[in-house]
Amino acid sequence: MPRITSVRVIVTRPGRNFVTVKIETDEGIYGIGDATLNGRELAVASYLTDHVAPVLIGRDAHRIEDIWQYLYKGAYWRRGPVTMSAIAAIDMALWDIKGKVAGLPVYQLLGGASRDGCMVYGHANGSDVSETIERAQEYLEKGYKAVRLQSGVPGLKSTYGVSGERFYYEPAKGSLPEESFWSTSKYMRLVPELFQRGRDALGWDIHLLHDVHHRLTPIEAGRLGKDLEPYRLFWLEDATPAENQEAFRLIRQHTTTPLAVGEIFNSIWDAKQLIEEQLIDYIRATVVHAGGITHLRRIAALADLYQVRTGCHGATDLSPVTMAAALHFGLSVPNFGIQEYMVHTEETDAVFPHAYRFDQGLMHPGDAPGLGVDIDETLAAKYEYSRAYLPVNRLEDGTMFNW
Ligand code: EZ4
Ligand code: CO
Repeated sequence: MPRITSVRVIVTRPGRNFVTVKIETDEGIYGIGDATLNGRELAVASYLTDHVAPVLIGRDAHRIEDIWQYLYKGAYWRRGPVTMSAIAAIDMALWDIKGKVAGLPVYQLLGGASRDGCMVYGHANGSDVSETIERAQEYLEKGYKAVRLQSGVPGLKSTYGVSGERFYYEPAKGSLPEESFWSTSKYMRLVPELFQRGRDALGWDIHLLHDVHHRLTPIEAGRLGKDLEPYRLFWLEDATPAENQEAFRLIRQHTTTPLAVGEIFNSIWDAKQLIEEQLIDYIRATVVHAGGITHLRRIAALADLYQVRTGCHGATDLSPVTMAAALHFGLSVPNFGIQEYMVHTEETDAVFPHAYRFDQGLMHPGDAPGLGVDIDETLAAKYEYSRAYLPVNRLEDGTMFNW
């Protein structure tokens, strides 16, 4: 039985900030977990170093469920993104250790593969519709079966999901938050055109997705879903903020466009009503922000009862450790839907060497024991943390809005 001898937090910035936890055991086997919470990284680092590490020393690393319950119930203060990202990182690292001890990739410990690979979607972003379609065509050429279309909106200086970079979208920057501006009416006019031209140019053999990024009211979301019905989206994501789960009833009454939500959820309680009332089709909760593999499997099990499928968040702020964990989870879980995949920069990939691979639109976590991803600590030490914020968003009259 491997006993935990140390729990260390590694903060590094190979192109962007990442927080990684490394758990070492008396048997020489170690595991790693991702604890990155975009724009609030050091809060999780401190939670782990100051509050979690001391209570783990000497524990049996194999008791993953018990340690999960200990950290969740034992803190008294339940849930929240900081707590749940910290628990997630520990959980990932413990699954990594268990896999290495067993000599098996984690997906084998989760019941084995339920499919040959996990379908992923890439991000096509352009400053206008034509550029977005050109980007999407590049994904088709690479073998992708699904692509997300986001386009700059005429009259708005910057738009969510659109950047100058070809394959990376990195919204967190600057030592203070960037201010962006929003107009729902300008946006609502553009999106149906984006998908009409998208279908004309890309055809019907590719799944198309779109992220509203929490910017519509329920009735506006119902209208957009209805307008997009002819283009048969795979999903419409985060159509309205989801603190009020009931709000999705109104959207559902108006459209058959499939709905995805939950990248900012941190526990099963955030999604309970959405799932039980079948108000959504895809749940986007992710390994790193929703309590690790252990808790995400619980969410997926609930979702499976209601024919809700998984669609984990997978932007570049989720490190390769989370990507690997998500693929082990996705390969094994019966109700997998799709996995978001934004390629990391070369610097990030060099710090986190990994076994997962992309082939013809599907990804596989590989067969290395554990999660199949490591951290090069020497290289990581060369990249110093630097504060970065997600943007804030205002209406054109200056009213603070949802980013
Ligand atoms: O804004 O990962 O679907 N993907 C997204 C992302 C999120 C960022 C936040 O850290 O919405 O671009
Ligand atoms: Co999103």
